[in-house]
Amino acid sequence: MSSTRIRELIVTPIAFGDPPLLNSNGVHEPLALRVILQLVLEDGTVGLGESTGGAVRLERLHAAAKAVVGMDVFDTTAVTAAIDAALLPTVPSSHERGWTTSAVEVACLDAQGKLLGRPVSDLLGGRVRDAVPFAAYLFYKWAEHPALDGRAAIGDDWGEALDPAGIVEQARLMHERYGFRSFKLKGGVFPPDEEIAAMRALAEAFPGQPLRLDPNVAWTVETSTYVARELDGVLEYLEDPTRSIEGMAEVAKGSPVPLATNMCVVAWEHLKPAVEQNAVQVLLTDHHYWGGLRRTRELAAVCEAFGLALSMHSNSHLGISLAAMTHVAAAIPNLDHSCDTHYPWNSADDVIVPGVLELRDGEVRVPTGPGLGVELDHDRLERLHRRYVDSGMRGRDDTGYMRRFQPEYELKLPRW
Ligand code: GKR
Ligand code: MG
Repeated sequence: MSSTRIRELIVTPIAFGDPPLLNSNGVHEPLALRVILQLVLEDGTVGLGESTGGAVRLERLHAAAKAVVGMDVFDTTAVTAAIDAALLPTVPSSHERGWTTSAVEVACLDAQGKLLGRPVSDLLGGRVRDAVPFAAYLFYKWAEHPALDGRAAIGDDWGEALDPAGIVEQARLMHERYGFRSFKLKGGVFPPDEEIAAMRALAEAFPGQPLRLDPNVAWTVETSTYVARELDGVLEYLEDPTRSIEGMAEVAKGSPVPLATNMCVVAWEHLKPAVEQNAVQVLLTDHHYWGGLRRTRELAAVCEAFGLALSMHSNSHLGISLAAMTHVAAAIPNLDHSCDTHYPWNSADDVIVPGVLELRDGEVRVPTGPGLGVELDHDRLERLHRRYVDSGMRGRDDTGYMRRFQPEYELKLPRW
């Protein structure tokens, strides 16, 4: 039994390349931050996890690393409780603590799977699908990160997308390279009529394929209702047009299109008011903050009980997260929509050994090897950790970065 005890949790912050993607907060910086976890058991088995980066979350993961030493890797309820107790005095928000407990739970499940010789999807009740569908995540974007402070410009092979034609071209590339059959546009960047035009152009270019628009709360209730009506028959759902459960409930009253969220329902205590007010019809799960893979599976059951449809949220991430997302999505019977993923934007810098995870025909086949089924590339990890150290970057600041090029830019939500 002692061999299943946790000897150490190694926490490694990394930085990887990210293109200049635009959103309602500004523009993505050339580097995105992430943290890689290696949970080492007494017998040498290692479980992997991946979490969002930044100094604050990193410090909490270090606190978690102290709390879990000596615990049994199969006792994930106790592991989560120990981390929760360690963080509670300084982190009152359950949503915020969820970011830490989730990353460690994934590493525990990876280690459990390796000990048992079974894929994580089996530990979640078994897979109901062999491949998980993902949507192309389209962004308005600049052609390159402009030269700055002596640094040369950084280009990419996606090109510029600042109007409907550019977005359709990006969607074509996404389809050509990965076979995506559904498309999500990150909006909240240009006046709503321009984004409506982009969605109509996508509908024309990809007839019958599911489309979504997500302006990350850039609009008022009135503007949201207007856009929803204009895009009736075009969108499968409209994601987070406006802020708060109350705001979304107002929009829902006049919207012919279902509303989705990964912003106003992000913790268990948000579910009751959201359901009571019929604020959202689609929930985007995210195991990175809902408490891990088992809790996400439980969340799916709650959604089933209340008639909420399910999709999946994503942020800039690498392959350990993609593997975890794929396993849990494979084990959720009531997954109604393809999942989001930023992976095509960041996969060139992945920390896992290539070959297992592949986006093909718009799907990722569920890994069948033990645990998450992916292996860490230690040289890559070291390189990306060096990049983190050398960059001096300790948090994400889309607005500050935008201001370097457009000093008059102001963060304003709602903007329209
Ligand atoms: O990376 O710009 C971005 C996205 O806007 C991200 O921050 C969001 O978390 O993708 C996300 C979303 O669906 O809201
Ligand atoms: Mg969203």
